[in-house]
Amino acid sequence: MDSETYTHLQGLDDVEIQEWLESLDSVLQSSGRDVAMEILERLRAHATVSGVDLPFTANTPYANTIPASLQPAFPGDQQLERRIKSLVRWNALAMVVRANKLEHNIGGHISTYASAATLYEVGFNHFFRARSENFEGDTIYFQGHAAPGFYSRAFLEGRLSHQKLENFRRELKPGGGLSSYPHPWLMPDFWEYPTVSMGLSPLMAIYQARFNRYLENRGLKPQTDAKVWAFLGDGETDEPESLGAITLASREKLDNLIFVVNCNLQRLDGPVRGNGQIIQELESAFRGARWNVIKVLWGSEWDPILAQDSEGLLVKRMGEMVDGEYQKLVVSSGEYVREHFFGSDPRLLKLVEPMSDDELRRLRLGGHDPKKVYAAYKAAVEHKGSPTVILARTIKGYGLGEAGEGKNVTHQQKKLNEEELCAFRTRFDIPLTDEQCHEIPFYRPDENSEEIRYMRARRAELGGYTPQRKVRSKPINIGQHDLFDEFLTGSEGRDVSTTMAFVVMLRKMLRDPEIGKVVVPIVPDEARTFGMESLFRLVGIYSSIGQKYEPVDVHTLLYYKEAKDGQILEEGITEAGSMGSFIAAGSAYATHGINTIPFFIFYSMFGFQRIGDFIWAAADMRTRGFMLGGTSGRTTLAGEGLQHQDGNSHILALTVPNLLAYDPAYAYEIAVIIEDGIRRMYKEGESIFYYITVMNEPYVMPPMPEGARDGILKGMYRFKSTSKRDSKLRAQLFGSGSILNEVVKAQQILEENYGVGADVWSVTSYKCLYTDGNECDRLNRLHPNESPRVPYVTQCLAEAPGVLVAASDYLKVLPNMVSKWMPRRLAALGTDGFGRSEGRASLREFFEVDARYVVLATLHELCREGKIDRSLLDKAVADLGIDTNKPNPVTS
Ligand SMILES: Cc1ncc(C[n+]2csc(CCOP(=O)(O)OP(=O)(O)O)c2C)c(N)n1
Ligand SMILES: [Mg+2]
Repeated sequence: MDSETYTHLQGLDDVEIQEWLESLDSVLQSSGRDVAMEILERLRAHATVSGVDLPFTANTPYANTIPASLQPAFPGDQQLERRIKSLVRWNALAMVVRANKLEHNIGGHISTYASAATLYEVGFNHFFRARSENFEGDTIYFQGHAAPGFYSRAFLEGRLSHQKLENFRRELKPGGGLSSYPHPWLMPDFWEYPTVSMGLSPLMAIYQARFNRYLENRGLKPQTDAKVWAFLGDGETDEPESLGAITLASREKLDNLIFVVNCNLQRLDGPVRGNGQIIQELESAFRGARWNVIKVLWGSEWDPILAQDSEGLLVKRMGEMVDGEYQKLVVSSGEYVREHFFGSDPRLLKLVEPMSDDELRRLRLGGHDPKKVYAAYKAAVEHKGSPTVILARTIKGYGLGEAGEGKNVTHQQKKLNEEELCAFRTRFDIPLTDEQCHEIPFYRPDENSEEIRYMRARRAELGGYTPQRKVRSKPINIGQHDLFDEFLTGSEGRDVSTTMAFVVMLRKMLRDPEIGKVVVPIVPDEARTFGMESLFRLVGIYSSIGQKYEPVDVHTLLYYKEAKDGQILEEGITEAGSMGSFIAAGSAYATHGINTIPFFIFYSMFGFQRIGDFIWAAADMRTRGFMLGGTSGRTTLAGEGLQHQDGNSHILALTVPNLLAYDPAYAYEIAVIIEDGIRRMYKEGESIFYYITVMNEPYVMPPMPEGARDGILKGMYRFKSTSKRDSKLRAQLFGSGSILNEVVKAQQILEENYGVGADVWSVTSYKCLYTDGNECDRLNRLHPNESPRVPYVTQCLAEAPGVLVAASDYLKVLPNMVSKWMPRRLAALGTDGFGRSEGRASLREFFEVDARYVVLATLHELCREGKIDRSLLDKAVADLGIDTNKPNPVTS
């Protein structure tokens, strides 16, 4: 900009601007908003062709999106609703303060709910529809740290007892308590969605809203106008998952989805964007992603001031302040606000001249004004064609005053002194005397009070209470038919991988008249990797708009078929998003009363390692279904190297309590596991889910040995007995996954070359063995007078002679952790270390898990026991071609 232009701009005649603004006003009045919009669009186009390079902005001014003139009337009794809200506030605060008095440092949060109370209360009184027999209800992801507020409301509604509140965060007390945050695992009749690990719920909500549409488009549920509401913190949006899927929501036109971001401008340590504006940052991100953005920044008290601001100076000033300054205003006096906010321009000062300092201080923010919040929610639920995000400005710790309002320490505030308690009581008109107040009682007005009756009436109008969790589905009746029989007889000499076998099973399930419709295959752009492309054509890929193009491979048998009623959820490259779908599908038995059975097939290394926290949330949520870790096994996946080769996931799977983890070797094992899994989850209604690894190494699938079924499910069974039972040298060999084949080879070498009679066991699940062993130990410890329980692994090996050697494609710790229940010491081989880009044989040599190393380990154990001479070991090393000076795979 040259100096002449600059001078001109500086001296820009206010009258000139005024004229433009007035013309726009007159267009608005005479022709309405659409015409005004069209004129502005044309003006922008005209400016561009005239060489005016308008800078890109996805932002609108720092003002309410819904102007006062377009605000609908508030339908409720505002005074009464305020009284109710105040009671909710009081009991929420009392719950945390009492808990911390009873047990020092038990924790809890006051300031999050304090800032969000209006956002929730408007929802509870006017929008959130409960699930009922006739209507699926709205889905609500409540912000985890605001949990005391929902408990408090449920108490007022008569749904939670005094005692439960007293035991907030003390769940193990007699009669039970309340969990710190929303956990369906801990409160299965109350919470539906776990939200407290930040960033998970926004993503889960998006995929839930999308799954609701999937159910509709596939004819599994009727079309409704039910909404998915997700409440999140502004700090929470720092998490990459929070915004990571927002383009999916707009692409899918999810107008059944509403995000409400509680923008109190603070996170835990301090301001979210002290030097910037989180609201404007979020607005541009969401607008850029084509969401409908509604900003609720200023309360009604600002309306008359804004009405007088004909020059737009006030809105301009609002947009200038950084969040750190705004936070300072919250904790400052009215005099300070006048000086530092309005004082930047004498014309602004003039605007507020008639107002007292006290009135200036009490200018409310939009998120604390029910009228503004109502207007935003109404616009959101009525909006069509895209998801909506409401950015509501609030104050963290609202109403706490000196005890923390707007202060940087407020997130952690859980103790109030007597004076602060009384101030809060007075501020919210709670009918308690000073003395009563010091006792911090829970306060519930009489059942017949106006407040309780109003609350109940509002909820009755909206279909009942929420949150509330109920299992609505009926058990699936499977098990009588022969769905999986063909897999029990083996592949008759053909080489197939367990992945291929699983895909054939999936295809059979998809065609099954009983469960076919409810099977939900989910893949993160990896179907071809697993040879699943035949399913594209068979059941189609779900697309809410069908297929608008002719696929490039339309002339082939297995073309890329997208369809509105497609069954496969092809999520693209997002394991997190796929998990979001898995959770939505795996919990539909409760949320929708529909027994969808998800099969989520992914690259095993990018499962637990990458999205472990989502898996944890799925477990909390009692999600049912099957996760399949494909191309698993550190040495079975050849070539892919360090980042891809998975020897970890079965270790990580140990951490999830209600997850059953299996590393099967053969097709019949998978068939037995899946069939029993469907029975346990969908017939018996157990809150468990499954992790099954499948491999891409082709080999002959043997028929199922007689009597193996029980052992497959319990974690181990004898796969192949030795033909040399009478040999003096005996061994028991354990193998899992495709490494079982190496163990079978080792059995043969041992028998033929060294005269060792070895039995081979397939260990399908070390996790099952571990869980069972621990449970036996525990019961024996607690009940020493009862006859001792014997762990399953001990029972298996009771009559099994010889040394013990295990090999798997996972860390050595896996077999080692059950060795204490084995009758003798165990030699464990495994794949600790980083993978390599190599072929299978080299990888197995490198990690020392091939047949030769199993042989060597067996002979070494026999030597330790003095059963064979050391010289035989040297001979074996030479015979087997083992390099004894090779580097250690763990450290190389
Ligand atoms: C993944 C994850 N990381 C960290 C935390 C710990 N934590 C709890 S609340 C909080 C700050 C929340 O700020 P914000 O999202 O703005 O919520 P507010 O309380 O301000 O509404 C943090 C960091 C968490 N719960 N989850
Ligand atoms: Mg915040």
